[in-house]
Amino acid sequence: MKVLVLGGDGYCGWPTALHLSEAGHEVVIVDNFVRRQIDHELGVQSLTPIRTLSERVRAWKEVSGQKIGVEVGDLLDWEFVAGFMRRHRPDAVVHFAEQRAAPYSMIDRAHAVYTQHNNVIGTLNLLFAIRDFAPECHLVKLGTMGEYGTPNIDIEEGFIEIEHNGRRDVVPYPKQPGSFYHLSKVHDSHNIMFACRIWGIRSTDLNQGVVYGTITAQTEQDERLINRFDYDEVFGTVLNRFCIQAAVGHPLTVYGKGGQTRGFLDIRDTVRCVELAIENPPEEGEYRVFNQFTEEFSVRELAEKVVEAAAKLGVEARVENLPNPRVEAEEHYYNAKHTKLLDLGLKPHYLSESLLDSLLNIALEHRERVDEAAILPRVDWRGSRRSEGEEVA
Ligand code: NAD
Ligand code: USQ
Repeated sequence: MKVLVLGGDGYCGWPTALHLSEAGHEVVIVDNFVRRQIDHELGVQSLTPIRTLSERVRAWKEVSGQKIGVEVGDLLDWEFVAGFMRRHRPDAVVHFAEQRAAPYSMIDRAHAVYTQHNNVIGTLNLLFAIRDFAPECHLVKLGTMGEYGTPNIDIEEGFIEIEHNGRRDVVPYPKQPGSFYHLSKVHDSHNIMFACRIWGIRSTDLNQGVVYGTITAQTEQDERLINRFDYDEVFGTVLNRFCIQAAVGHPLTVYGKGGQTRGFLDIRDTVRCVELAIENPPEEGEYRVFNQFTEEFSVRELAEKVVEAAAKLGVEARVENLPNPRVEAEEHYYNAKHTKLLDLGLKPHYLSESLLDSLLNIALEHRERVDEAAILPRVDWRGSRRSEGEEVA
């Protein structure tokens, strides 16, 4: 199949592009490198020394013999989006190309507006381009488990059957997201579902949990294929951050009580889930939702696991409960369904000691690149300490 990977220079997109290329698909990456620019804005960098996209793609050609195409541009630019959709007429588009950090969206008004504009309008442009130039194309869209929030009832996969005043219907599951970023995904979901209904587009919304890890079978084939690994307060996700904190002797930053529970998955499962979605497309006009995670953990449990794994490597790590910079429930019920990808054949990589070992070892290997000043949280949900125009870094 011909597959476009939008956001293919990012943390999930790059290993997905490699995985799909190895599986025999014709892959084209679309990216505007805004993520690399945001590193400059925040004064941070990936723990791992990532290469430019042109070097990455050249290295992949050398290693695998497979060519990955590249289209550089912004999804907000309609002429650009229309142009690449008209030229490629893909069978599937995998859409990772959004601003994805909750803290970034909560810095101030400008960052909230940027996030929702970039994400919602980029997706809207894509929907019109699919309608006009590739109506058969399957849109595989990255959503997030955070769209649901933490309700006091079981979370279903996208839809819930309810009875109201004696009548029954199946309706979208209620959304109670926890940041302007997570809200942007809710807005996307509504727009995509509407486009499927009125134009007959087919789409899979992958409500992905928090991703951990950095290595896949393809990225470890050559050091030039290395994936990014963020650990800073804005883009670092929690387990990746804990591993780096342990490696540099920084206390593990559990926010509040640490009972916050989320769905998690290994990046090796991210790439496989996308492949499964592509290989099993929905019907014309169908909008479906898969909850894409493999295990649930509280933040406290994750910290305990990292402390244990570090001790086995002779590294002494300790936990520090910080005042929570976010507004979120710190102890709550959490039970989310996630059977649809398993039904399609997903064989999960569960969080194991050996994975924690390898993550800690990567963190130890690149320890000298860690800027400890980037670790402590500074973005505050209750009203940023940063006023507009003030330096972010
Ligand atoms: P990332 O920031 O590493 O990658 C996103 C890529 O998209 C970057 O390379 C960026 O330059 C590009 N991009 C952003 N806006 C663009 C635009 N307007 N035009 C063209 N390119 C643009 O993020 P990631 O961690 O790889 O996440 C990818 C997707 O998966 C996001 O949609 C995110 O919401 C979702 N997701 C990520 C996680 C996670 O833990 N990382 C979990 C759940 C869902
Ligand atoms: N947390 C800590 N300490 C830290 C960092 C985070 O306790 O040092 C806590 C947070 O308060 C939160 C939980 O860990 O309760 C998860 O935070 P996170 O930063 O790892 O993840 P989150 O902000 O939810 O966002 C990430 C990705 C985002 C994706 C989301 C999936 O950045 O793109 O959508 O995970 S989900 O959480 O399922 O919505």
